[in-house]
Amino acid sequence: MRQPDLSGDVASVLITEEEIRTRVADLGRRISEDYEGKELTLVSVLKGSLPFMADLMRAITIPVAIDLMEVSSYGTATESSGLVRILKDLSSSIDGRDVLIVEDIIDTGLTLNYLVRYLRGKNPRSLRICALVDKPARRLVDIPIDYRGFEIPDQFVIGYGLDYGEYYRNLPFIGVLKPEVYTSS
Ligand code: PRP
Ligand code: 7HP
Repeated sequence: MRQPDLSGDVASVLITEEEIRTRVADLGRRISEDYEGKELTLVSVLKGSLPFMADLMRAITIPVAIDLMEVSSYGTATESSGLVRILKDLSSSIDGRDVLIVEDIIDTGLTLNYLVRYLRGKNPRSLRICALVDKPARRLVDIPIDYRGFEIPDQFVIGYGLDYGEYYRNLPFIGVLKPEVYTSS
């Protein structure tokens, strides 16, 4: 992969910082209402969901526990390998708890399909999904999304946690990656 040019490799901004802020606040409000009086654990799916999780948890106004999992299925490519690997497991039990998976993007759905099955096996009271970005055009398995930030077209996006070859996650907005970046790799 050639040396990344953080903002120079962005073809266009798809979702601005302001749009993200407004939507995350809205999701936080809805989650706070829906889980009032419940024992909620937010499970962040690293690494991509890191900024989303950090902002979403602060937009939630009820008590929550958090836990972190790290999974990987993309390697350095723009196409899912379909092979999901757990790199870091939960630290605490979710037995009997209401669990909300916090994910940055759902593309083929293979990662979440795997994760939902895995977490169901740990006996949570309920299990739902909150995804910031949904790319439905590429879906291979049906995934019910309970809280959705944005629906986007079939373009490879970077920023606000989303990477290409581990870079661009620190962009504060979500943008379309210039195709020449991955075709010339
Ligand atoms: C990305 C993203 C999702 C998954 C979505 O993770 O964060 O977890 O791909 O793709 P899918 O719906 O096609 O399965 P990745 O494996 O790149 O790891 P990362 O979060 O560390 O970037
Ligand atoms: C995974 C992923 N990571 C970054 N950008 C995208 O558009 C992606 N789709 N699936």
